[in-house]
Amino acid sequence: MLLQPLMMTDKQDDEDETSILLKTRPKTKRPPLYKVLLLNDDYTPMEFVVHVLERFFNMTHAQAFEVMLTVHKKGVAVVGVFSHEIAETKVGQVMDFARRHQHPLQCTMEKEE
Ligand code: TYC
Repeated sequence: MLLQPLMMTDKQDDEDETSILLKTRPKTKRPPLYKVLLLNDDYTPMEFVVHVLERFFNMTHAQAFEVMLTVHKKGVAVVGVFSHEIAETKVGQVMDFARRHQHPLQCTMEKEE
């Protein structure tokens, strides 16, 4: 006789909570993404740029060659879009690799709109 109303009370509480959870919009936003840009220059060999794109951006030789030509002709191209941490790592890897090979190749990142 005493158990029945207690169980009903519990069930009602559960239903209230459920309805609140369903109605409340989560405030958590997706973290921003960052474009990694490769810049043209007059001195870095084309084959070196192709190698960089294959090595650090997992492109096939054909994809890498196409993107390299885009940078060569237009001055700049987006070579990937990543989280802040991954973008920073990619930029660092490219800049370090270019510096070690004494090429002036420049790579930067930019927050996506
Ligand atoms: N412009 C360079 C050349 O003619 C090739 C090049 C392409 C350099 C892309 C940088 O990001 C670059 N050798």
